[in-house]
Amino acid sequence: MAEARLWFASALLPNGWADGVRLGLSDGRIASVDIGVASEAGDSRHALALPGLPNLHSHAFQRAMAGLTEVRGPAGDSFWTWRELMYRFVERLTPQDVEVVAAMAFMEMLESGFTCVGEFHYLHHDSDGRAFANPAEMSERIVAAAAETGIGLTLLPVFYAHAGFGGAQPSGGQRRFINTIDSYANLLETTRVSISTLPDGRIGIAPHSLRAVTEAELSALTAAAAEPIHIHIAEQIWEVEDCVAWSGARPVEWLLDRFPVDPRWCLVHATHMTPGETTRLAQSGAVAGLCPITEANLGDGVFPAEAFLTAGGAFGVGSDSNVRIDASEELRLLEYGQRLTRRARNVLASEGGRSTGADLYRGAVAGGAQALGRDATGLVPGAAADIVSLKADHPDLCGRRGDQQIDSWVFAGGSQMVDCVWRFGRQVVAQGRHQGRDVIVPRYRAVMERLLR
Ligand code: NGQ
Ligand code: ZN
Repeated sequence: MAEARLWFASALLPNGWADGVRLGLSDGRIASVDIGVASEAGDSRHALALPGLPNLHSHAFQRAMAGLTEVRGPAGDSFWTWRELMYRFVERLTPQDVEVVAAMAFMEMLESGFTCVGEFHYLHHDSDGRAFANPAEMSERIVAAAAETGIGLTLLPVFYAHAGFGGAQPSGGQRRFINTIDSYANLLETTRVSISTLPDGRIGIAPHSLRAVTEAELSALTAAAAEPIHIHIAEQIWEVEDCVAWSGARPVEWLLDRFPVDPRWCLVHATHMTPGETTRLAQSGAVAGLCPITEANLGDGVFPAEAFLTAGGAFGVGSDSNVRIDASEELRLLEYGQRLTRRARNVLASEGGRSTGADLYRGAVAGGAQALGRDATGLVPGAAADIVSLKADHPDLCGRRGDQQIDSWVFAGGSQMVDCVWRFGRQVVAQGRHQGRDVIVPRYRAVMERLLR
């Protein structure tokens, strides 16, 4: 496999910023890190390097509905009316559509600075609810989109069986999602084979939510899992109230009381927690999967981030509904949600004198990697060569040093500042553009024109 030498004027290393950094890449990984060196002939020269940010939660197909659910209904709007529209949209998507839309979403993720994605994939069956001849047909479309765009994929095939707490019958709108424990096991095995064709692909287990699985199903799915386990939880108040009415316990409390929640787990949203639940979740070592743009768009609420981080909780960010795909904006909104509700500034920096953007970035790189089943991260020998460079000549980087550069990306310049992106050693973005953009966008446009006709 190709070897390459990249030289950066400065780079964020695990121990801090360094100037004059040469990364030797081999077989998709960082083989060597030289610090304080001048560039040489044969080096590819760049300004500023950061480790790529993992995107721990996405439903790629929802990219195609962006901007189409922003009209107020006759009786007001909520998460649940949005979900009705989403279910109606889902009915029309063919496997080919899903591949085309996913490639579009994955391309935009890479262009914004995300290098890996956890695709929480639940659209398994044909529009009439029947399984495809190949049960992993849809999963393979996601794998194909990852292969084309080069994004690092952790595919999270979703187990979905019920419409509400206590094993309620699924609704018609959910027919494309449904599996039994046996058909899910079969799906996982077929998907594993397909994932093994990707460079550095991973798989995880994803019970959709406590609404969609029973306690017995959750035990069967998770008991022996070595892989990451992702679940939506406590996103909406109505869901919390329904859980209490059914079980006497709140969702996060219910899960922590019954399951050995540990660092394998990623609890997506976990928006509505009491202080006690917040501390217990932080102490469990599980990752909180926060999706600030989607949580704002869907009217979910604000995650108790200050208490969770103070208690040592691990977190990462996800683009979830993909209504906007923007790595730096997820971090910005995570902090702004806190500022708006706490009426304070720099709420999520770890201590006095620390940079908020940089602390959030480091935290989300570590927590995101944990949630996606990826171990060595950062610009260190042995880690996957997942690298983002920023444009040296961007006005928002003028005169900035060290962590100020990340703060300026997160709070000022945003995604316009991304220059190049490498994923597993392959350069997929140059000057902010994905190498496949000229193919991926026209194909996406054609699918959208047909879908929205
Ligand atoms: C989903 N999305 O599975 O796409 C969910 C909505 C549900 C978010 N929660 C459906 N953001 O939770 O029932
Ligand atoms: Zn989700």
